[in-house]
Amino acid sequence: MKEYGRESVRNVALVAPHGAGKTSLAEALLYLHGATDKLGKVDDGSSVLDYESEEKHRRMSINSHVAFFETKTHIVNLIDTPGFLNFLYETENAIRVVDGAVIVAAAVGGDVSLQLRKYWDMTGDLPKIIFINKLEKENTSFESTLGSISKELGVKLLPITLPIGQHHDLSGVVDVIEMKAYKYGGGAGFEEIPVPAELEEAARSQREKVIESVAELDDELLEKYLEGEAIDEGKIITMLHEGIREAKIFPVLLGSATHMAGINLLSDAISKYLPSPVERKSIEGLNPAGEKTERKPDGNEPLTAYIFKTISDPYAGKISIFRVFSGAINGDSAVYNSTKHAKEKLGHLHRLVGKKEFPYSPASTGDIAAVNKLKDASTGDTLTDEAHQMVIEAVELPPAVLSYAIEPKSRNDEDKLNPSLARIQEEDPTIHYRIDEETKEFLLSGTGQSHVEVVVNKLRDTYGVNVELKKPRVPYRETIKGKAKAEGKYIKQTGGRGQYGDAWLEVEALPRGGGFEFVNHIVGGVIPKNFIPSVEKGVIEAMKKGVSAGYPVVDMKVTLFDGKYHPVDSSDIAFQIAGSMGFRKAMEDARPVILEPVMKMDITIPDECMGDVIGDVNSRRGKVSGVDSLNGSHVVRALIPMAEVLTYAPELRSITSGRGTFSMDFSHYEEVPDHMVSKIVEEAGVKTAAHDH
Ligand SMILES: Nc1nc2c(ncn2[C@@H]2O[C@H](COP(=O)(O)OP(=O)(O)O)[C@@H](O)[C@H]2O)c(=O)[nH]1
Ligand SMILES: [Mg+2]
Repeated sequence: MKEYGRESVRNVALVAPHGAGKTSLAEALLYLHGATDKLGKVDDGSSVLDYESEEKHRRMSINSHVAFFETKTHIVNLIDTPGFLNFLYETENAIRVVDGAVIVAAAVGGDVSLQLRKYWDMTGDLPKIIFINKLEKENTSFESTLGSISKELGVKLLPITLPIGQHHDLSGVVDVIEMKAYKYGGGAGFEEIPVPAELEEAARSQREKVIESVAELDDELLEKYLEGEAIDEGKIITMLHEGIREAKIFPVLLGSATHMAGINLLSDAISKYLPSPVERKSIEGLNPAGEKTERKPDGNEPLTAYIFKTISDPYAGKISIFRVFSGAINGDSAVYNSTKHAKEKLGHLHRLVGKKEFPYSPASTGDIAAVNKLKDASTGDTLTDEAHQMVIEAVELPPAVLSYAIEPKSRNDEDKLNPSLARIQEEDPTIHYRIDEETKEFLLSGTGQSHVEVVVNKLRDTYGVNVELKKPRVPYRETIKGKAKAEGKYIKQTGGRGQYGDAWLEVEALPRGGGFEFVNHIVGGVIPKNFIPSVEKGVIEAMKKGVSAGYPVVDMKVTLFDGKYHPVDSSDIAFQIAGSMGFRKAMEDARPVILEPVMKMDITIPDECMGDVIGDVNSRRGKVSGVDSLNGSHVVRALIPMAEVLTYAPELRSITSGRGTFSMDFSHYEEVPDHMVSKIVEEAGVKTAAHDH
């Protein structure tokens, strides 16, 4: 194993929307440097990064995956992230632990939105390189792609390479800083060629622009430049490194991942321009007293490592992947999990290329490595020494916005469901599952429809558990709008000891949220004191299933005002039954109605989708209560019945081409409109009783 100084390490995440070519680009980098022995392809399932069965099947990354490669001078740890809004938690964790990002943009022709904005914003002030990919495709152009990106992001971009030829004639790339050109033949090999004569002028003028941009970063340099003094290449590179590190300059490179064009220049740019782990600022966290503290990226500082990813392998068990921010970790030693307050024993450490393990120890400051079978650790935890505890703030878990009811297909599936979901949750803490007390359904919730589907497929393919997905039931409620009196009379007097209970009840509506109130107005002992609670118990029992569709009854006051008893036959149970009967009769006469839960939704969307989104909210019986602006996007606040938003996530995605997000919380219960009642009653599968409609 070659030893690398810390200044030769690069930790880089590939970030972009799904389909830009991140995984293909990572495969190209790995192949170029001999980390893989053939070029892995997403399209035929041979990618070493998208190795999960679900990823091969869908031809897209669902999880982030790590790999590393070595150049003559550097070691590069790559994190390939999923560019899918349902899986942003993985991307955010990756962004936490790298020192730079490559933003990948698929080449386009004309003025097209590349939907990069969200990903760009997520990377914050992380140093970035932009790679325009797929330039060998027909109908694309370097210039229009460049224009589209800068328009969308509103930042000045600085191309440092130029394409030789276009579309299927894309044969090479010019490096304008070194004024060198490279010709590609589709494989890992490439050839240095002279800068083509017809591109010389363009290359020189672009080189001038680069010099101008770096000169602006430094007064002394600017003066030299304005006086016409030559600035040497070494200086340009150092200054570019500075400008990129401070996120003031965003260089653009180009090529084709699948045709292995421009990959060597991207690799060089990662080494030359992105910062090393020791150039980053100190890592911040909280000490055990809850005070802010920080550690320098230095091997002599106490250990601080952050677990940014967990793999739950059915055979190997739990694999925790971490980044060391300070100090070092030795394999087969012990560390302290500061987040969970637990000692952790480490096994061997290794590095990964996809799922392949390469032994590696120690992991020093700036390294990314993995360890198997930690006891308590999960994604987001900080590992330290016990004597020097510190917790790095974990990435916030996204809210679960979509729930499905799942039904195991067989008894065997049912038995395996809980333990298998627990394993899946270990690597994906953004799923939630529980049994709904009211509907008795097993609910699986996630960040969106694809997320839930992915989990269901993983249950099947990895754990052999077959389940069916169903829309969850809406927890309707029932109440009344009027007031009514009724008698509940339960008499059985046929031989032996009989039963006798007779109770007169009055029901009336309470305001929404008023719950249940029981009032005893019995005077003169027409019902003995000890049977009053029996009547109340009977009412409470009857309220579990309303008269309209069998949903729980709420917001009701019940007054017991008259009755009769029998000295021998009256009993607790007889008065419970009388209470239940009286309640049901009275409720039927008091204009019963069904209530539905209404959700409070904050829908964040780009400006141009506003009309469509508001129209859609209205068509869902929703009410818009306000619109706020929030750095470039809008937040539509609305109240929408839950029944209309059970599958809102995929629908919003299609209206906004993936750019809209939302959060939703329960707000209140509201009467369902007349035309919906019969459908709800039918779905509930109960015999229709009389009601108000
Ligand atoms: N023509 C062409 N297709 C590419 C290129 N890079 C990736 N692709 C294709 O684009 C699709 C998405 O690629 P992938 O690497 O999975 O993108 P990711 O979602 O960003 O990881 C796949 O079908 C790739 O074969 C490229 O440079 N040229
Ligand atoms: Mg991918």
